[in-house]
Amino acid sequence: MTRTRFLTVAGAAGLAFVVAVALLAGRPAAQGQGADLLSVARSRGLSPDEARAALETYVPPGKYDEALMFASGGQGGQVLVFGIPSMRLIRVIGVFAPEPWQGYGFSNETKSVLQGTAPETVGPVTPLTWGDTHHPALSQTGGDYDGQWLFINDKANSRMAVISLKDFETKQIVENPNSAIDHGATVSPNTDYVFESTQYAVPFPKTKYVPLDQTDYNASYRGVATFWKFDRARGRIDPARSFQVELPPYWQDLASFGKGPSDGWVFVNSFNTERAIGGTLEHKPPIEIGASANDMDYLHVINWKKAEALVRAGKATVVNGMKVISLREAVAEGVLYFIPEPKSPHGVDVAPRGDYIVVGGKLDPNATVYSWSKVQQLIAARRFVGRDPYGVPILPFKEALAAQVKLGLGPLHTNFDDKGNAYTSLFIESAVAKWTLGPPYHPESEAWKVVDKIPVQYNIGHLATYQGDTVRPLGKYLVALNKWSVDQYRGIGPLRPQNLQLIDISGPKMRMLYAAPVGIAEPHFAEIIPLSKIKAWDVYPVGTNELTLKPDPNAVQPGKERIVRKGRLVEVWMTAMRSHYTPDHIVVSRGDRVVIHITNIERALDATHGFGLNAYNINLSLEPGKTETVSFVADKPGIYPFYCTEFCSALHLEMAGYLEVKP
Ligand code: RUQ
Ligand code: CUA
Repeated sequence: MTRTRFLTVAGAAGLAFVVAVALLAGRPAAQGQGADLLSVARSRGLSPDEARAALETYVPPGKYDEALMFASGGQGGQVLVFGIPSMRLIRVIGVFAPEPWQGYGFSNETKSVLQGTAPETVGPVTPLTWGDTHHPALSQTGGDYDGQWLFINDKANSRMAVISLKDFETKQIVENPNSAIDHGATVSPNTDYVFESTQYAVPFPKTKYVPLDQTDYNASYRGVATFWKFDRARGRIDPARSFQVELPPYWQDLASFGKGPSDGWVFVNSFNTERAIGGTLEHKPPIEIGASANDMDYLHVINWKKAEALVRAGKATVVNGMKVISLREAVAEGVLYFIPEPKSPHGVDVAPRGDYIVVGGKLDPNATVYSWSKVQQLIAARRFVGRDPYGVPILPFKEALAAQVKLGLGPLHTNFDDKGNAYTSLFIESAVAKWTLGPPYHPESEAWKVVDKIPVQYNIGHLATYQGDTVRPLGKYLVALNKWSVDQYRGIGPLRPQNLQLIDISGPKMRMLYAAPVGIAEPHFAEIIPLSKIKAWDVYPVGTNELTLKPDPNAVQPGKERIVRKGRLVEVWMTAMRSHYTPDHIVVSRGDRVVIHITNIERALDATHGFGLNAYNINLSLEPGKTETVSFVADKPGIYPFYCTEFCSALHLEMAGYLEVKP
């Protein structure tokens, strides 16, 4: 059989089937293409299932992955972009740490973002060189990803970043003035707000010193729910139109916005409602024990539309420049309610239609599912079983429940598919459980049942299904973001990579397809979007400023390059194209302030040039069309070569120049 005929007859899936069947039957290799595949699979020691998975995930050179997964890069402070289903790492986006390949944190533009001095950035941002990225959130329209923006938090310093998906670069970082460590970044269904919750409570305001003892902690430490206003037209968070709701000093955690019937509300988990503050040397229990004493913590149910209206009505107080609805006001005005939730939970996830709220109990084997219509009725009827020490009304647990589904050990986080199923990661059990939602997703008789489970390697944190936290989940794939890889990779020393596993969820049984080790940082959370929704630029229009994405006033046309001296300021307007800089010889005197504006005037796809300057800690990445500025004081006399750090052409090594600093 010829190759063409075989493919026409069988198709790719059929091909896998033939291989699988032949392997299972142990028949001798037949003639032709199928036989070749069979012997390849055999020689590589692949089982029929493995051979099939290989065919299902392989993306040949020159073909595209069908979706992109945006994952946080944890301690690396960046965002990682993977292709689905190949699981290839396609792009890294520098966010909270300098990233030399992208020149991120070296040009004046990116330095101003990273250091928080950009005009659109709220300041002052502490000059930090790392961040702990946790929760990427794609912008949404009508509860569905729109492919325009990406937000990500820095847990370590309560910062939020804005990334444009036109060029996949970070445009803004804002620092939370009233929170130290955060968690739970997420966006509202139309991206009006980017939400951030405090994790570890600190004195409120945080600029005040209050001793860490139990009485002071209870009285003066607080969490905040932060609603960063996103201005789509400007593509920036607007701190002046952002606001916060003061919360008790429980440790708030992950959060999800309501949608559909629950639009206007946000749900936030908490743990350590015990208010443990540690202190083992004084014979108090360590935080770990103290914070896990209670069987129940509180799901925070926050009416953000009402809070927004209160802010408009002038009911907020300004604390460290941020409008804050006080805890007292929030209680009095019906902005904040609690529902008991078991036990030190992590993920809170709203079902696609906005009707159920799923909480992963972490120390409880159940997924706890609340019914939004019941919660609404309880709030309307003011059916409270009591109040917490801060006066927050508590709704009755049992009456708010839709179901509790026993999943296994350590349920953390839930995503959904297009068939009314939920998928929950089980950290302790190292597995993913698939289970059915209730009506209208499934009839009562089939509701709330575990229908499948698949082991993962090992200790899964979060998971992501295809558009799995939107109003329109697409099913098909699930990625398990595993924390431990243990025995999966060899010969690499004690620091083991994180292990992302791709699972096919299109059929009744989940099937393991592929594993991708991530050896640069720890992905915590991810979102998967079809590639067709991303409308990124291939090249910048010539002379584009990377922050504004508009013409840069310092862009220069070929032939108009120049060096201008004004007193101790030497300003250079330079172009870069294969394979030269114009000018390539710059003479300054010791102590001069040097400002170089470089425009890459290339139009060809991927014709990126670098600009690495010896001894001055400078490297830029100039993608085609981009204009960047770098400035420094030439404080070291001598001869300093600069060169193109991106292998761009046959004469790439010739793409160089000299900075001459006269003594
Ligand atoms: S978190 S797993 Cu932000 Cu769950 Cu890390
Ligand atoms: Cu330009 Cu190498």
